[in-house]
Amino acid sequence: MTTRLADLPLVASGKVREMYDLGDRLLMVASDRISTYDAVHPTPIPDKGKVLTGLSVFWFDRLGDIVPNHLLSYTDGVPDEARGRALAVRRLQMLPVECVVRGYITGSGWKEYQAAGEVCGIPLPAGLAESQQLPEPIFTPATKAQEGDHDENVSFDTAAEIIGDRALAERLRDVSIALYEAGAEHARSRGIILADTKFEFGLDADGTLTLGDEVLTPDSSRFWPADRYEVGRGQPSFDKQFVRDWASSTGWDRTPPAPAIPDEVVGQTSEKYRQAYELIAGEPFAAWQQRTAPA
Ligand code: PZK
Repeated sequence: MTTRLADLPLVASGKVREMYDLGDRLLMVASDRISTYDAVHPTPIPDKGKVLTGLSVFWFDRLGDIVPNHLLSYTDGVPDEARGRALAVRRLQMLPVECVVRGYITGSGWKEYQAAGEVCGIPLPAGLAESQQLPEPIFTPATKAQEGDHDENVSFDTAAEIIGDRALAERLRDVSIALYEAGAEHARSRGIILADTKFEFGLDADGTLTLGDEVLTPDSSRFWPADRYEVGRGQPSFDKQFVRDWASSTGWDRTPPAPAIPDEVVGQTSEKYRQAYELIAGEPFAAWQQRTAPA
């Protein structure tokens, strides 16, 4: 994809978002695209990009006393066409490790645990069931794969070698766990289990460790509705379950291209994203839209 927003140079793109050059800053833009089973559907989910952006801002504000972050503004420098779904951010030197924290055993962690009894070299108690809460949150770093490939889980020692600074790796671990704990406590008070999440960090021009990327969104985390939680099975996803259930019912074999999503499922999913915003941020989604409306 080489589409440009307001003629800004595109510097990076992921499956569902883009990064543009603002000169002295960057513009991180969340689209309404959605992926399931690693494939992006051709049908957008209205408001998804705005919800993820509003949630990141909520968390950047709330977590700023744990570690500084790259958010500069959600208004200054944001082109009208991207208002509400874009953030102007500080340029960082990104660290080449994905900082994953897991409070529950699921996904690739559950696979590794079943095969080896440990995750990223961290031994875990015997007899855990799928989706069970861990005795304490664990830091399970991963290395970024090429686009389309899966990230690879690595041990703490390997992560420290990749970063090249063991003391910095220890700070990343400790800060990541503190961020997860603060986020999970808040989410749980709103009826949502934060099963796991991924943070990305960088260093600013002064060498200050800074939280980057998006934070504690449904695309960077697993959100589970607490009232449906049952240990011993995979959990329904707060945001994507309607799409997954519908996609499974079509017989799609999960290889790209992902199918177009019917209007009914689009509408239900869009509503789930707005509901996630309202539950977590504790204000109507319309309040975020109003704060970010072009002047
Ligand atoms: C940066 N990415 C990944 C994120 C994308 C791609 N503050 C920063 N400074 C310098 N580089 C980055 C960041 C951040 N965040 C992050 N690529 C570069 C990425 C979002 C959308 F398309």
